[in-house]
Amino acid sequence: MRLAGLLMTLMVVFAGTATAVDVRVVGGERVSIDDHPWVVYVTDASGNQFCGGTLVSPTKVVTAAHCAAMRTPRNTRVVLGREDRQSSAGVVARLTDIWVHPDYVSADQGSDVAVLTLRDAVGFTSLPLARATDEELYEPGTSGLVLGWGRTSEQGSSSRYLMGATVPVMDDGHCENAYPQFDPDEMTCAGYPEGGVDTCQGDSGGPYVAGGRLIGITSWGEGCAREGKPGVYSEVKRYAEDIEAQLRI
Ligand code: 4AZ
Repeated sequence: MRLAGLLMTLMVVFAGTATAVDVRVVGGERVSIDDHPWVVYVTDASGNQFCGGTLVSPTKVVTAAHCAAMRTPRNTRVVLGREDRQSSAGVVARLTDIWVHPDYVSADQGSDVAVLTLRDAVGFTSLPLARATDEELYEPGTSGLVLGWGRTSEQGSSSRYLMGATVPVMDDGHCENAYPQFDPDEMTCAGYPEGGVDTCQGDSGGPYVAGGRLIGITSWGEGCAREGKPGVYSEVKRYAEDIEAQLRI
């Protein structure tokens, strides 16, 4: 998540005249995990955070396939209820199973969806998934919330605290113009044409939320918050049945 409040003034010297250009890096702000108790992060066995996720039942966490594909239940943990990564609040959950969508190859080829099964049920509130019929949540211009502990600038470090930002759903034509590999059947892109607000490395797997439902899973994009390069999210309504089947196991 790019951090709000940085204001850089670039002095652009052109044809002998100096012009001040504001490059305002806007985006996320700190949010309370009490307001979003279903947002989680994923770590290795040493506690290093590398992705986000969403609690969707007492024992199931939805994340991105690219966060889970190379991992084992033994070397992966889910951290719940911990807004400050340097605190010991909340719960560190162990896993018994990792399901990766069988069609997953790489994030930009779609099917970037995985489900982690927690060994022990947790008491945190879960977030409902978007359903196949929730088309209105994907109307261009719909405001959604992205959350995570990822980088606060493209080359920056990941965030100590949970960050959140609001980004509108973009129309598929805009997404296809931005990225030749964008598949509107499986992906949703979000952001502003001018950039400035986006998810970033470390936010992958985390939630994109609208209408009280998980509508997207942070998946990929070119850089972070660049003009003309929106963030791309796995379209949860497209995978709702596959994910629901995992929740019944
Ligand atoms: C990543 O590498 C990543 N700006 C996540 C989101 C975006 C780009 C990269 C979208 O995890």
